[in-house]
Amino acid sequence: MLGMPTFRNTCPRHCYGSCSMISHMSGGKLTRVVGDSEHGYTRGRLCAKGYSLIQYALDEYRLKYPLRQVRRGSGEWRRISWDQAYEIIASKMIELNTRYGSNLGLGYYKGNGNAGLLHQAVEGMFAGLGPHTRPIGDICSATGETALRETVNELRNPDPEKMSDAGLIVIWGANPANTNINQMKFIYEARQKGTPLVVIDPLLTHTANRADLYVQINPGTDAWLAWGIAKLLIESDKIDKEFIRQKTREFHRYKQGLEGITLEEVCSHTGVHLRVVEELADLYARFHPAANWLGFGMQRYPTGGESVKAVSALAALTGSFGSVGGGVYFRHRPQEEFPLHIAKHQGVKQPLLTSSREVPVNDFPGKAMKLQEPPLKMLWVSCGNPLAQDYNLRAWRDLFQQMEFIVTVDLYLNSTARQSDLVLPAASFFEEEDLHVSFWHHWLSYNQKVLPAFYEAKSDLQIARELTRKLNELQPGFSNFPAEKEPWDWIEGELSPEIRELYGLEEPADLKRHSYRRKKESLLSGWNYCFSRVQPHLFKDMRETESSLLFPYHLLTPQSLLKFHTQYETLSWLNGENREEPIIELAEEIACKHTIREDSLVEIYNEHGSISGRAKINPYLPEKIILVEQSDRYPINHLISGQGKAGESIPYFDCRVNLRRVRSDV
Ligand SMILES: Nc1nc2c(c(=O)[nH]1)N[C@H]1C(S)=C(S)[C@@H](COP(=O)(O)OP(=O)(O)OC[C@H]3O[C@@H](n4cnc5c(=O)[nH]c(N)nc54)[C@H](O)[C@@H]3O)O[C@H]1N2
Ligand SMILES: Nc1nc2c(c(=O)[nH]1)N[C@H]1C(S)=C(S)[C@@H](COP(=O)(O)OP(=O)(O)OC[C@H]3O[C@@H](n4cnc5c(=O)[nH]c(N)nc54)[C@H](O)[C@@H]3O)O[C@H]1N2
Ligand SMILES: [Mo]
Repeated sequence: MLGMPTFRNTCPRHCYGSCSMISHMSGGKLTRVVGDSEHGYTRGRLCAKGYSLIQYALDEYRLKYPLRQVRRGSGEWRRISWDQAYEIIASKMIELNTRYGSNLGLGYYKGNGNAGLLHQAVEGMFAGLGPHTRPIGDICSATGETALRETVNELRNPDPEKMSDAGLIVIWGANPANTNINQMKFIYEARQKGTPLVVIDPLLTHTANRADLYVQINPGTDAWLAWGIAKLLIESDKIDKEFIRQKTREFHRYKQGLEGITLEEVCSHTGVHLRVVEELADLYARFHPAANWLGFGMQRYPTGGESVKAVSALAALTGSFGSVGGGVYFRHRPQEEFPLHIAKHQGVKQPLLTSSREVPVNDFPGKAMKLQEPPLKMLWVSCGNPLAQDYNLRAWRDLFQQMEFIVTVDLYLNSTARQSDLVLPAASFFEEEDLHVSFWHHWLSYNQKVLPAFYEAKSDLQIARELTRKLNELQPGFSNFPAEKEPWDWIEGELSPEIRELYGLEEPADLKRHSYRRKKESLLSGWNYCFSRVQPHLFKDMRETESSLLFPYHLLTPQSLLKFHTQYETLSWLNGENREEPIIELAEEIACKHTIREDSLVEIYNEHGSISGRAKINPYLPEKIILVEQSDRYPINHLISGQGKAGESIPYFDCRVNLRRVRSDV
């Protein structure tokens, strides 16, 4: 490899790792990507999806040209030029503006497809138009964030590299062996020093397989287990009284609340034996400090916030906050410390309108359909596949029907693109420049452009610039998005003196040689923890209801090892089989009850829809759980529905189904 040119990239997936990569080129080809060994979190190691990115870069299934669909949903596509595409889009935008006297009829939806800061060009492009319709919230982690703001008070993730110094690691509903492989190094290091690892999950996951203690819990009941542990810790006086006195509020209200629940209730709701609850309390009492990992999985329920609060209280009771390696790990938002000039761009002023209309993403189609004066008429979808990955998919179909014009920007003709009028081919991150921070670790890194555009693909930023120019050509002054700025201009703009100080970066260009770790990370001096109320009545639907009798099984659809939500399904290195139907995993007992054999054709269904696939008997699954992967080919989310509450994410795991064998199957 000596002498071969290498480049710096950052994996842009919405993932814990935001891995820093070194890409090797040979003969004009991308031949190898490896983890950056100098990056303190990546440490030279990528996941299988990371190593397969060279196949992704040139994937034959990628979109190559702008496409127009003759009639939406017809599947008849015509290749058009970029100029034609811009002309069609800009004319429609101007027409809607003339019809309604503002740009409120224009809106966008952005998914989590690319976490780079320059991908906020989508937000920026719309901001340039002045008041418009935009999404707010977070489908993935808002429930936990809201809960932590009420209790822990701030959202600052301890440095996850320090997890190796914890005295006890308890993972509540995360599966890092699948979703965050680089964290496993720090967990293994801790275990080598004798730190016990506990995994609490309804599924015996790859991570659970590596634990000292695996606790199989009923879905959605973590709050109860945490309350049970807390009760035992308080009753046996194994709490950090000094920490509680100095650094917390509302302890007595919390303690009283715990007196209102019994250990019998804890065991019956969680399905965890009293001896195991006692063992957990004993581990929390003996090993310090405790690293409590609040996984995204455990908060994907309507009562997920209660679980997050209840588990965070264990960190307060044991005084784990602020000790090296201890505390609560969930996520943080380091980008909020950046200027974010691109997203916060001040758009064209409208005389009578002061602000944009906001649509919460946890009920996007429901709320967007109700907008009036003007109604929403044009939707721009970027970096997301809501027709497969959101919930309430029937409402999404209704919303699409109501739209006059839908544009999707993506690398693939996915479920959402297939229902759009116009599809624009997005560049992969190898074809563009970007800047990255992580929602988990503390590093800042750069992404260099290493490949020429794949056919006619363009980055979201380039599209924003070119569409802005077309709009202004057709109607001068329509947008003031700074179309002249180059990617590096935006990057330099983000590296303000404060940011350079925070990351110890002397010159912006230094980022082209190294990644930088954030320097400040301790809790603020006036910090304190607020114990929340213990509210068992919020779990009222734990009793069997009519609906739970009709649909007795919990459907769990967590993240898979070799896919990224609906991404990478076409890559043969990762997902060679190219299955057209899902695998429906079920327990032996359910198979027996429904006379289902391995590979039988089965259907799972509820009041929202049905999906059929091949049965796989999984002897490790609890009796009441059915497990299916997320996919673009057979979106399982047709079965997932609910109501988004303010400030919460989507309760994806709150889904009940029933099951039957498909009779025609022989
Ligand atoms: N390979 C891969 N990695 C990814 C992703 C991917 O798609 N593929 N996606 C990325 C994204 S966007 C995210 S948000 C993260 C999410 O990654 P994780 O935080 O690991 O979250 P999930 O996969 O949603 O769920 C984690 C675990 O929660 C468990 N669980 C479900 N219900 C409960 C419950 O009630 N209590 C408890 N204790 N556990 C429960 C599930 O069985 C699952 O094993 O992963 C990121 N990394
Ligand atoms: N059943 C179920 N559903 C879930 C979850 C679950 O656990 N269970 N998890 C939820 C979670 S945590 C999340 S974060 C969401 C993820 O939801 P989405 O973000 O909608 O999911 P992806 O399938 O990753 O789709 C991202 C799309 O962005 C495209 N893309 C990638 N890079 C770029 C780019 O640079 N520009 C543009 N324009 N497009 C790009 C990809 O090709 C892909 O089509 O899914 C949620 N849905
Ligand atoms: Mo996510």
